[in-house]
Amino acid sequence: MEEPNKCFSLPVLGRYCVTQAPPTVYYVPEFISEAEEQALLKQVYSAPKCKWTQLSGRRLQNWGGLPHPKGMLAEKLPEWLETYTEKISLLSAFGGRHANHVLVNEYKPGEGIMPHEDGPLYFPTVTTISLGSQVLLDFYQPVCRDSEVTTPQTEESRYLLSLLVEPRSLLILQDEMYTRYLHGIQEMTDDTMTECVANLNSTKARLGHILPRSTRISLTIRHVPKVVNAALLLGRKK
Ligand SMILES: O=C(O)CCC(=O)C(=O)O
Repeated sequence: MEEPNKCFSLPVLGRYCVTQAPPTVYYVPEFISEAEEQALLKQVYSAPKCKWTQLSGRRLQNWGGLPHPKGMLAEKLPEWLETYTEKISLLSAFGGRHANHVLVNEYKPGEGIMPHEDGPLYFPTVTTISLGSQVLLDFYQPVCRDSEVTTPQTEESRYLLSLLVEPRSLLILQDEMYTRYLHGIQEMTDDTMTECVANLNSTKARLGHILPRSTRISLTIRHVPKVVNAALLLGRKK
């Protein structure tokens, strides 16, 4: 029996849906031009040094405020980011809401990020523009908490699939691909294209290619639903 169409949530992006992955992935190659990519990179690297936070395996800039269970004290996004948060919001990526938060990650070759979930502080959609280099984003089954499972649950045994994200592309993850599966980037200097790369046919790469990484910047664009008003927080009447 044919599978029902699982790419119904963003009709404008229907042809970019990655049908080889669980619901729902949209992969849009060349979402921005080379000139836009260069302009964004210039803005990222013009940010004051104090805007960077060094973590193990990457460094990042946080824009829009710090998500918090009690609500994010929202800060206006700079115009160079707002152009893209609006463009993506207008695709209905956040169900009609507007993106209000951007994490800028920088990975040098050999760096990465541990498998993780993005969690409940965000609307359950993550959208990512990549700059500078391609990378493989890997997806994993969650650890099974069932006490009857006695075999060790290694990262290898939980591995599900990968997506190749190329520079200038837009990736949108929703539904199970946001809420169920974990995602991460292995600390490697190159990536090998196998049949586990679910969007390979939508990229410039082919089976067997080994792609060396260079420095990659990702703009991780999301919507934080719970926001607190600064005036209220300071006890002022509004
Ligand atoms: O760099 C990426 O594409 C992934 C970033 C990520 O998973 C995160 O910021 O939580």
